[in-house]
Amino acid sequence: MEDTIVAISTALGVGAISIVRVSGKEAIDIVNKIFKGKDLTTAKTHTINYGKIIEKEKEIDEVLVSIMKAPNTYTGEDIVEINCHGGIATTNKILELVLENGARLARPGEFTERRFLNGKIDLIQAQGIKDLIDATSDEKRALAMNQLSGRVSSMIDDLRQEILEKILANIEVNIDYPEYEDIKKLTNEDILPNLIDIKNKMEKILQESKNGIMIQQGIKTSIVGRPNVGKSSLLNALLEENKAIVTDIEGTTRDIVEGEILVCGVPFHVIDTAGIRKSDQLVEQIGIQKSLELIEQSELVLFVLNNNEPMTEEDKSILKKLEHKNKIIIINKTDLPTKLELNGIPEKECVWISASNHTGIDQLKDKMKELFSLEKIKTEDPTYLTNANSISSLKNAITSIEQAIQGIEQEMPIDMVEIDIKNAWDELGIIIGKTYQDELINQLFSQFCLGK
Ligand SMILES: Nc1nc2c(ncn2[C@@H]2O[C@H](COP(=O)(O)OP(=O)(O)OP(=O)(O)O)[C@@H](O)[C@H]2O)c(=O)[nH]1
Ligand SMILES: [Mg+2]
Repeated sequence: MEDTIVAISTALGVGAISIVRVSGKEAIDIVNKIFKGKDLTTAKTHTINYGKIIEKEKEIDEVLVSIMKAPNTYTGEDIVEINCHGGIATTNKILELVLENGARLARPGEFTERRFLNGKIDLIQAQGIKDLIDATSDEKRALAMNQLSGRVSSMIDDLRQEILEKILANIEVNIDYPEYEDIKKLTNEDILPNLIDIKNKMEKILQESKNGIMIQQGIKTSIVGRPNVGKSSLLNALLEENKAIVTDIEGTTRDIVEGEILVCGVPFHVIDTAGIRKSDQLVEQIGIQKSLELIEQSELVLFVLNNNEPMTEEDKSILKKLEHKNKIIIINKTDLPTKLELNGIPEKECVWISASNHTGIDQLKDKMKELFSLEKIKTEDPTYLTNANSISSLKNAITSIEQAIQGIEQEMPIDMVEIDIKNAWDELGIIIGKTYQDELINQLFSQFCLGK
């Protein structure tokens, strides 16, 4: 981390101001070389300084330069931020001048990576920063803030601490001073109940983290059914806008139209598909093929039937494809006379709506809530893990603890059991970045935007 890095930290485009951010040992010296105003090398820390950016003698822009000296800065290094006039040409010119004077272009996420490497945040907090920038709902923002604040990290850190104090320390004493206590008594009376307790706590976090993933990633939902039953009308009713084309011609939808709705803070990515029927029309066939593939990938299928028509063989064959899927059966066009018979479909799987009149949509949302137990999701103060890597580490930790429990039950030597427990401790360390894994770290930071 010897070199000084620079990037444009604001979105590149026309705006009132842009910020060019420089971080590293040379940050102040480099900017001072292209700054006309007071001598920045003597400026106090955390001050804003007015002046001009110059190229040789030519004035490029009128700017405010913030000087922030290490260690109380975002990266933990000296940081200079040049607030210049927004506009692509000016901002790029200033970036160029900083580069010419000795800085290197930062990689995406490199400022935050330095913050992590300088010990100012752990990995969960870094993830929180990224999630906060990407948040598109208030729930996602709350989730990210709790990661950023360190609350999620403390939850994991507390578990590690418990493993260390209540279990590993006990075992070490026993290995070092075997005459100290009866090993069997120690394992059965002290270690085993603690292991079980920790395993339960980890399982609870894992369970709840599924909610975190749901808030973060949403639920893939597709609307399927025969042509003309009102699938596109349903999408429009859910989104409260006329996004998909609706006509009374069968086979209207050929391409995929999608939108997102929030139910209890959980985004459902809803996709409208081409009506499924036997067709010899090529474009429609392709659409139908896509619909069938989408069913496979969906976590929820909204299967639409027409209340005004008897059930057809095609309806039955689609229903058969959905046998093992999470689904809601939607009986549409309830404003028209009923000609549909349920033929043994349980009523509790059904919702009656009229997509064109927007009736029954709330009941449908209630069903979605029920199906995914969304009422239970805490959006007030959510301390969930939201990242697939973290969750997989947590699962590994649980497996290791389970192996340790088995080991004790089978009266294995305690130092063998200890290996599993240390593994669990390490896996929890990976989640917060205390056990280093370069690959994981590179993967996380490369997802950041430039200049953060
Ligand atoms: N009466 C009544 N008509 C409806 C209702 N919902 C949709 N329709 C009508 O049914 C016809 C087909 O609607 P779409 O939403 O295009 O049906 P679709 O299932 O998307 O059809 P494809 O894209 O061809 O597969 C249109 O004329 C709609 O106005 C409803 O609740 N009541
Ligand atoms: Mg359609």
